[in-house]
Amino acid sequence: MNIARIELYIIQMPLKSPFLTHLGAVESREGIIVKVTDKAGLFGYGEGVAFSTPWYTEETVKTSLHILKDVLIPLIKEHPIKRPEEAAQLFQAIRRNNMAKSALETALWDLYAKQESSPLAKILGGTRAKIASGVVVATDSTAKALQQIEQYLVEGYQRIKVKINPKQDYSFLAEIRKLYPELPIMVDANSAYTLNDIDRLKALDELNLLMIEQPLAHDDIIDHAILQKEIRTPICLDESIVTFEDAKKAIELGSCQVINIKVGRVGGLFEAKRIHDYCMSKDIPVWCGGMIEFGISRAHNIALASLQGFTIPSDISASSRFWEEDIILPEVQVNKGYVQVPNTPGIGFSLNEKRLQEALLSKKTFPF
Ligand code: OSB
Ligand code: MG
Repeated sequence: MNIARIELYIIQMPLKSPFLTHLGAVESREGIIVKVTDKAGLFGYGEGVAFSTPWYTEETVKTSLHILKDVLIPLIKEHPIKRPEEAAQLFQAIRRNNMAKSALETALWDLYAKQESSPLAKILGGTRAKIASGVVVATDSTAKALQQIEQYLVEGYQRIKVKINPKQDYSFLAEIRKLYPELPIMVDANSAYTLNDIDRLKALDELNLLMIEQPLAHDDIIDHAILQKEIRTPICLDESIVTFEDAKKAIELGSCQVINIKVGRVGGLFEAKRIHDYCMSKDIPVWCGGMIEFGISRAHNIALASLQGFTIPSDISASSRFWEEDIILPEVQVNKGYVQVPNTPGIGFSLNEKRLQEALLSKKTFPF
């Protein structure tokens, strides 16, 4: 791919309002922007979506930086590649560290699409011109949740996802359901329950939820299979699926009926597409998960969600859901419940250099 250099930008930005789960609050977001430039001066962007602390997965911004700097960038330097799939293949020799891998691999996809003068969505095999947009409500009060839902429905979102835990589930959701009898609502527990809570989880069946995301342990597919036999609400797996093999086994075991595909969690677009293709062959619907990300990752999510199997609204909200001002131009917008898939080369968004500078903590350059 004729790479001339790779740059890493470490940035930080406050969220408009805290994002609360039973695992803690995210109030400010650190992230890594990867820029890969080729010898002709074309460039591609990727984003590292690990958080500052390991609450969602074991990776952090610092572990990602270490793996990028000391392992992945040297690997790409030593093995010149022609296509991004070759990077994904090279990275298979490195255990886990999926968000670090994805940060670099997605930048290579953007660059490759620009070298081919083609939209990334098209390169990946995407067919949708627009994708259905959903949004997440992550707060600890019913009043705030209702206020946010009202606002998000005005903004056109097609589906609302609500964070739940054993201290905030049935009665909280029943109040929402009473006000919005027809609204597509789903819930995400981020592993807040165990099989001992089976009665609490069964009670949710009567609320007509689209699905329940990751109710049990972050690394489990056995207990989820037991639970799915006991509840009518479809289980969707998030944290438990970090590879194609995980997806295959979870589907074979009956651990879920839906999969949330996150590019960072599975190590990049190559693995994300493999999981998508397998799910399609098994009639398992998928949607694209969010990571409270900046615009670069959001842009990659849009390209991925343009694939045919993404039949459920994704956690791909507008830039303004989290940010006063995003780092991309134009910002991602939701129009009547949809996000437009760009038809210009690569991810189809450019970097807002002024905003990047405002958010910049440090920068590192790796010449090839
Ligand atoms: O579990 O899906 C999750 C955000 C950060 C970490 C994990 C999750 C989330 C979300 C999506 O719920 C938020 C978004 O829209 O970006
Ligand atoms: Mg989730």
